[in-house]
Amino acid sequence: MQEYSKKELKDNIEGYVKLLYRKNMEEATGQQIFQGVAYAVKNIIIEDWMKTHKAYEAQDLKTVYYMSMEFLMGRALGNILINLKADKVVEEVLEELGFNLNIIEEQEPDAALGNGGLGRLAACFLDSLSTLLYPAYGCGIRYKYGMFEQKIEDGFQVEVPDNWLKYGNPFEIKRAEYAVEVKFGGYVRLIRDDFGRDKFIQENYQSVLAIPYDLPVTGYGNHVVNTLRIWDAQAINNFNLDSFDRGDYQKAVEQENLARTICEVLYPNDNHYAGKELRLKQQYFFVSASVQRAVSKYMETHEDIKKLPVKICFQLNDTHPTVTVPELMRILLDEYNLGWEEAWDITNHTCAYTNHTIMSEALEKWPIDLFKRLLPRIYQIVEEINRRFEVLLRQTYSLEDFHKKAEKMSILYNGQVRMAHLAIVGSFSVNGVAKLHTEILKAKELKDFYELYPTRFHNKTNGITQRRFLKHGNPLLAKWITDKIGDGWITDLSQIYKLNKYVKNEQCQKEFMQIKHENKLRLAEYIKSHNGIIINPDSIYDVQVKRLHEYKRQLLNILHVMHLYNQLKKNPDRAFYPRTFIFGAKASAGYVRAKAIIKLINSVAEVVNKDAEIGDKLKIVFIENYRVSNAEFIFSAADVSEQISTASKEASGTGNMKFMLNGALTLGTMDGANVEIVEEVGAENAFIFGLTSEQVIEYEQNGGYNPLDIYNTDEDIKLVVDQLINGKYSREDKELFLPLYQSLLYSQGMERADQYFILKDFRAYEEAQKKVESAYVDKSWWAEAVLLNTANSGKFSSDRTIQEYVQEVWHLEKVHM
Ligand code: DL6
Repeated sequence: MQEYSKKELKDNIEGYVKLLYRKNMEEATGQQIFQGVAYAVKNIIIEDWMKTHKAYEAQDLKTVYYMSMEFLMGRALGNILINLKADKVVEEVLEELGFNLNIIEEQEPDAALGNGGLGRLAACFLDSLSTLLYPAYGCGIRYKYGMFEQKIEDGFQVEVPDNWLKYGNPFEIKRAEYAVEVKFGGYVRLIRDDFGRDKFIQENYQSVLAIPYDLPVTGYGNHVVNTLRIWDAQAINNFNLDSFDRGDYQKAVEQENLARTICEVLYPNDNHYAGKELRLKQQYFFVSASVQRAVSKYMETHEDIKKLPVKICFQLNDTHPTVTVPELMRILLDEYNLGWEEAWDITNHTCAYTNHTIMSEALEKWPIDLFKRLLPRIYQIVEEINRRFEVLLRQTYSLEDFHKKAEKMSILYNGQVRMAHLAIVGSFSVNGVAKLHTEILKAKELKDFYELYPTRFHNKTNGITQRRFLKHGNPLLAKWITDKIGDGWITDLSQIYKLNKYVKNEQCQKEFMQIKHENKLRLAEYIKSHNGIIINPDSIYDVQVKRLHEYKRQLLNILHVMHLYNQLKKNPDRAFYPRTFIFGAKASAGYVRAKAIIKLINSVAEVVNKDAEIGDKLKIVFIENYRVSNAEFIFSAADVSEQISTASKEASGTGNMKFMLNGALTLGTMDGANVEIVEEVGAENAFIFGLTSEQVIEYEQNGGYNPLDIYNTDEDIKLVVDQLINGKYSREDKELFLPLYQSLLYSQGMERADQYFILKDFRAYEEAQKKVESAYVDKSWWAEAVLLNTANSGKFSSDRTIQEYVQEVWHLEKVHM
């Protein structure tokens, strides 16, 4: 391990604070100290960063380019210090200077360039790639405003812009030397070049300059520093007011506007496609810049463009970066003058696609008119890909079947460009993100493609990095685990199984539960200072933190809380173990029902929390602005992990894995990766309930079910549903939650009544909740189950996932440092 000189670190921190702000340490603000520390840390990693890239070049290693609209990185400082194994020394240096590292870490804004699971997965993957010594670039967008900051005002979500770059990002490096031009609009003209070849030229286009900013991604204790490259846009011509004619001036203004708007803000939609033109511009912008640069970089050290797939793989994180396929084709055809077959062969061996959802509203389909107007050359290429794909279908199927297949599978259909189809046709690999999800893709959503390309499909169950979500987020437990089994788990989580031998050991159970208690106290403090609510650390912390979406069923959770409250009011002396229900969730700004659910949670909290008769038996907390940095310590404090999505809807989930690792028991449906969690820990150590995915799919195929049958026959359910509109939780406003009431009982346009089976699963959920309560009372059973969960979470490291991608998709080699 590298030794860091305390004196040098101290001098550097003081030096940077002086250099940046003309201040001594005593005069500097917390933010300025953070910046000084961050620059001192960057100074430590810069040599390794350079060496890593030199080693990649010298060893001529294949690189994966992880193409993603989202990277939900969270804070960098704490994570980098852990990976450098410099956390202790920096903590001591700061202490000597009179500061506390934890408080300085708090000064760093989260890099929230993502919505939820998909973006956080990308961040975990980068962490694992570096730790496992694999060459990788993350390619994305340097949004000026990331995921909005959520404020709760009178129980309502209010979105505040996330100005994360306000004080500058000390870790980034602007790489103006690698700027590239990205073209939009205009038209395509066919010309004959000097060699008599046909060439397609885009004319009268608007363009922007894409400028890369590099962020370091450190590996754990191995000196590898990979790069997250995020692109910013700049106007290409700073127009000269003396020499414009009207047309040029107009164009120059438009180009300025294009450059200004393109990277302005992350679309805050999770699992939902909004179809905005600017979003397609964002997609093409970062894809074109990244692919152009990747190909140029390859050609700097190689001669044969045809061997590109030997050295590069573009992994498409969902359909958002699918234009990678036609953009690479464009470069190969128009800039390297390859023929179609050759170009297609290269592209098809270089691109790989991950599907992250089966939610139909998340499937990207761009109107052809818009696509063609914005990306005329790319559209031509897509048309040709589609034409050739239809030829393949014609050759594969009878004429009658061909028409059916073309309707279901073509890339261009009904005036739309179907991005998932383009991604599948253009890639050599297609994967889902959990076993169940992949099976559903193969059997249902992508059945026709699976039949056509059976060998392309495979599963890669998601994972999470234990370095951030245990070592950094739960230092007490991390230390305890290391004391018991050594520190091998930090880079090889499968070793955590060694804890299995302690699960029945009473002393170990006691120690583990004591750590949980400390973490519960830490969260209670946070809640006290942020929400002004005092919670009972001996209560069961029952936690549901994730994006707000109807399929994730926060509504089921809060309806059940309302039911518990009804019962307690009816029978105050009933035996009841104290519970704290903790929620955290951001809703998309335009998602009306999701926002109503947030308001409902807060309204129920307002009524229940101040009911003196209830006291601390039941408390409800909504954590404002749930994000990576507060998630880390929420997971560590949870007893119960709510993973209650409608079966078949959650592709994987990754929060479920973070809770498990930190010793919380899953209360969930057989959905996404919950299925594999149960496989690892045993159904008896989790609380599983509800419809299975087969049952849900069957209901859906038969038009759903009638929730009125339940409402009219089950008094308790009727009562909670009616409480949505009787003013009890809305200060007499009977309209406030009417949309939720209606969605539960009646079909809305094309949408079925209770489309997420909330009332259908209500009683099963209630039963599972009762089991949670009786299990918790049995302290030694609970402690054993908690330990078993942590001990059997080894599969869910993103290191394992990455190793699988490497072996089966990317075929990378480790760098020798
Ligand atoms: O694969 C990461 C993550 C899964 O864990 C979630 O289950 C899934 O909902 C999420 N999918 C998306 C889909 N994309 N969009 N937009 O975010 O991916």
